[in-house]
Amino acid sequence: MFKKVLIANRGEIALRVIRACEELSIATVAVYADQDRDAIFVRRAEEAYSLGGGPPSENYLNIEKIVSIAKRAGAEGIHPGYGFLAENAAFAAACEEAGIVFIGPPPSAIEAMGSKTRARELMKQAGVPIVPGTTEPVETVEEAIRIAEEELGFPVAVKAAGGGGGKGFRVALNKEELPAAFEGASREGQKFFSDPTVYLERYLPNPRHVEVQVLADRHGNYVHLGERDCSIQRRHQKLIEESPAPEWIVTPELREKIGQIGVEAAKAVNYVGAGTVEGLLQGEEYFFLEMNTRVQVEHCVTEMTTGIDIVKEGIRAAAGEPLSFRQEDVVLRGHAIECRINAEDAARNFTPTPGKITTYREPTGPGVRVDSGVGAGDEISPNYDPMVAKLIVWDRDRAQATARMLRALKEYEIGGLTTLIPFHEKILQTKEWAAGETCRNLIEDKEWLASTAKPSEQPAGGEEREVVERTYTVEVSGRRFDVKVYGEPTGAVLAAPANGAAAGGAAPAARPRRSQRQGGGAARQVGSDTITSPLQGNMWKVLVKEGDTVEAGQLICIIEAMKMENEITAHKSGVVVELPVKEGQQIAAGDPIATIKAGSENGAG
Ligand code: MV4
Repeated sequence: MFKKVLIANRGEIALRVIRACEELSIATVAVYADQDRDAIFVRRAEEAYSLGGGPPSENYLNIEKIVSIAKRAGAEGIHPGYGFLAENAAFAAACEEAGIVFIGPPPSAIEAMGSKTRARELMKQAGVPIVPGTTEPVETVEEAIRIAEEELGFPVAVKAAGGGGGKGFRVALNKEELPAAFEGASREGQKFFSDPTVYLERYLPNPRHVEVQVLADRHGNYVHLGERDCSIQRRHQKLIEESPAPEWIVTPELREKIGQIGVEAAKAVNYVGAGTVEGLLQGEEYFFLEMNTRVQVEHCVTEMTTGIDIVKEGIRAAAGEPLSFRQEDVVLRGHAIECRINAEDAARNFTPTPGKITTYREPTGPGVRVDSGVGAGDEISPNYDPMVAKLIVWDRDRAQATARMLRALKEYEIGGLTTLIPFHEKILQTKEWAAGETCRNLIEDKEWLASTAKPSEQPAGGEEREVVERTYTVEVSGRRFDVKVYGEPTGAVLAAPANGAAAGGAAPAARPRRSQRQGGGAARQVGSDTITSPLQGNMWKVLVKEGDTVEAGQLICIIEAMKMENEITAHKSGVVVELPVKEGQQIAAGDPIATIKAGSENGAG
């Protein structure tokens, strides 16, 4: 087994890996970007090394820096978590070249699954059912029309070969829509994956997203841990995941079939470690979609129902040890649900709501697990994924697990930010959720989403004065050390950020009462007319023109950041008088993006 492992990630997943290492008596090394200097995962690791500032490309995505720190620290393995370098074959290869074990599959498996057309071809050869469609790139719109008309029928899905997770995915209902879908998917593929190649699939009308957790070691053992149903998603971002799927959807026989498909897919690429085979379930038919060659955000629900620690097993496999159990030892018990607690406002088109967490208290009690990496005083940065935490519950069946989740959501206190907690509370009480529906109708319904908004409360007055322990961070030769100081609070830790910083959030200085979840919010206003960007990103689409009359809540533009599309809506009704940012331009958090003058007077005219 490894003696020391470097974790090339941040946030909750870095902490999750550290916990697994501690249980395996492995020393941990964190690496961190400047803005994470005081993060929990950095403090918790035995050693921590600075990766410097700047954008992720200069720190969490910098292969050379990370490998050289691993060598300097004497780490024998690197765990990539999810996101960042987790599915980067060049990184896995660079680790191997440096004599460090990449805790994940071999580079060849990452590469094979990275190209969706190559993966589809490999799966077809291995006898794994794929969604009907092409396994070769489709070169031209004319060819796409011919294949759609003669082989697949409409509607068709056009998908980017370099894509995954829904990026570069367009639907054409008929021949007329195909050129735009083709161009759109290709453009998005080029933009996000530097690959304009697209392929076609038959579009399934209302499938479920069902995936299977697999584990493999270096001794030829392959097992599956049952399925996860992740059908509740928005714009291909999963919001709620559960394991198993509702019992009236996946029977034991179907589970066996899906599990076997997962194992066959993993075998076809000589997989090692923890991986997920994603697929679409339409009735009793299951089709391979793609494989995620890493540990996933939602692995926890499977851990709750199987009792198997997926992260530890992945580390064991990478170290050359056999898996600690066999397929026949896997017993599924009860039901687990995960809600992603994002700093987003569902009532405002899921706009990110970065800012400072003023108060923070996690739910506990029977059957509750919280995987998070934050606490009071921490900043949710507009530069990273908006996921604050994952709330996972287990109970003996789906209905009881739902009741337990509702109880835990109510216990969860996150002050200073708007989060998805009210959204989850609302959706878990619908008849659609109870019936195990995919809830796509609700998630797309602006009025229903607006109804999830919590009325805001006044902040409580009176700040408590007390002696506090404060930890200062010292960096010596790029390595992080902590110094503890006890004294009067200076107001710097829990106080609101300096006014005017657009990304700073509207956190009150005083400790707010429980359930005060406003603040953050959508794009903030400068004066009362101008909307400023809540995040750093790229102007993806501008949907109005200067001079247009808009309603409060109407879509103004879409900003692309962290591979997510963020909708910016009008903060009030009026006339658009200024739109300073053009499509394709870079935007910093706080930049003005639109000015709307109330009433019918047109300030621009
Ligand atoms: C599809 C599809 C229908 N037909 N592919 C791909 C990525 C994943 N996040 C959702 N994806 C879909 N791929 C074909 N050929 C429909 C979806 C889909 C979906 C599937 C299950 C549950 C919810 C969904 C929401 C949006 C899109």
